[in-house]
Amino acid sequence: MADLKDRYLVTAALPYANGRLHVGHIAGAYLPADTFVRFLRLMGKEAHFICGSDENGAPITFSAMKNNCSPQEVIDKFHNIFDQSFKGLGINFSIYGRTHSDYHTKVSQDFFKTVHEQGHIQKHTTEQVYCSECKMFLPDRYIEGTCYYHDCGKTGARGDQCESCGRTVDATKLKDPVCMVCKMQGRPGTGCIEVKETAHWYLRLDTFQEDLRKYIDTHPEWRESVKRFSYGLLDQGLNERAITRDLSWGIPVPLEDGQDKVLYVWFDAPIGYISFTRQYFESIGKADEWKEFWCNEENGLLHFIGKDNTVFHAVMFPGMLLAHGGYRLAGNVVANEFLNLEGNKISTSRDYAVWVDEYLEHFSPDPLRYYLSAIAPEASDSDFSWKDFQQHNNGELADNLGNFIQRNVAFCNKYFDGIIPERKNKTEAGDKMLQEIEDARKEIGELLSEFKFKFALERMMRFSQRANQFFAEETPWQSRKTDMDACGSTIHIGLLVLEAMSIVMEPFLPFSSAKLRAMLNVAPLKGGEWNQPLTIKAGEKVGTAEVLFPKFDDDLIQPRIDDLNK
Ligand code: B3M
Ligand code: ZN
Repeated sequence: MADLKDRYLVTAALPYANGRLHVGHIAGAYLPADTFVRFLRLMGKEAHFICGSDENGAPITFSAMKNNCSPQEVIDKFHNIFDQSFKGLGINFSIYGRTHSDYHTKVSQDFFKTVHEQGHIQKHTTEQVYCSECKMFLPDRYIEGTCYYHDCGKTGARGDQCESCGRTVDATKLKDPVCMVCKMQGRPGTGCIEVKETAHWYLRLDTFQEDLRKYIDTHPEWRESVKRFSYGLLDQGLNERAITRDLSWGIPVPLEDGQDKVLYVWFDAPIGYISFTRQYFESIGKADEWKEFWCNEENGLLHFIGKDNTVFHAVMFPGMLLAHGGYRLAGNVVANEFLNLEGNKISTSRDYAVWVDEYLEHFSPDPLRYYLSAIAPEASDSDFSWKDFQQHNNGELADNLGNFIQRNVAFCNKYFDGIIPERKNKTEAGDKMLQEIEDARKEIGELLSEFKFKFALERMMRFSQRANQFFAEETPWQSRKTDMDACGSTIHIGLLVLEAMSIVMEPFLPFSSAKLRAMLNVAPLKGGEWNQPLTIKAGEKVGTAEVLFPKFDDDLIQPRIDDLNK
């Protein structure tokens, strides 16, 4: 088992507050993070789970324009949807904060000022594209024009890249530029564009090139994709990066000559991990405790993200922390690949997704938690399909795990009045099953401690399969007629398996774990039980059996598929 520390702070990428949460987000960062935090607590470790809404930046203002409302209304709407969606899936953070808040603004501005005082931020004046109608400098993605590369010349090139020839472009050189913000507001968007000088501040990321390489070098245990990506960036050579923008929505640049400019959203967002940590510990009366995790390498600090955020978590944010000084860097950046949907890319803008809030209108949370862990895009992209989701629920959760739970508890109620029978017959098969309990707890724990969630889940289901096999080979429905001691011994062992199962399944299926423990009449999990002795005792009474995993018929699944193809 990978050495676990005693204390952890786990962060999950801050969802951007201009679109709902879909299964790709959950599979990408949030479910693995929640699964790991639950596992840590069952191992008796201290684990704080930090997240919040990412609410600054240009897209929020354009979302507001498009929907004829204020940016504040946009972020309030999505912050609440996120909060409800996470709670609905049992993804419970220690704090779920907001980056468009006074608290976070202060922490971000202080952070910027310190880095500036350390001399790691440089001011440059450059030429940018300005729209005289919108009275604003235009972010690259809101400028369109004709590509100026002589062998391309295609229209539809954006301010940062030409989609046709794929080359990066300089927005100020685009031919026949059009302002897309004007277009969004029904204006032609031509004739209003000019190139004007503007000053911005740049983080001297290049100064930390070698320190960052050393940082990655000290983490051979990181996932290959994260290491490969990070070394790729370092090999290209890091450049200074603009960390301010000409926007009104965001965190004001705390400098005399910084009026009408805000911090680049990807500069302030990762600082959200720090500001939310501080807010959280202040809220529980331990104002200085945040340093235990952000300034002390003795304790664990982990970032869970989707792979598209790797540059910011494995290079940019560590660079910021080094530039500031006094911080430790994360012990791991656990990045998942992408989840596709029915063989296509998920698209928020094209409303092509399985939205969490919609899912929860039709299904309970655990079948989705199970399916997304079973197909987790840990080493490569994976694909969500509704038929596959149905098969995983019906063929695995219901037929394997649910079946074993049902048989044992129902059998105990029916033939032993619900009283847990003694294990009077010490058979070899029984001893082997008891050994399997210990092996399963150990091996699932090892896999989880190495962030191998998919393999850990598969090992849990093998544990359940072996238990079903044991039950079938012991034939208690026969032995109850001929040898009640043998029958009782089988059920006794089966109930011990179920108590162990209720522990190892909790990180994946927290709602079902709680119900199973109630069925067994054992105490709710409070932490530390992973390696503790089981508590099931002969003579005690179990609760009534309930179907934990009802099967999904086609008439429940087909409308979901139809919704997608609308
Ligand atoms: N909001 C994810 C995104 O928009 C971004 C994560 C921030 S974590 C500091 O792609
Ligand atoms: Zn315009």
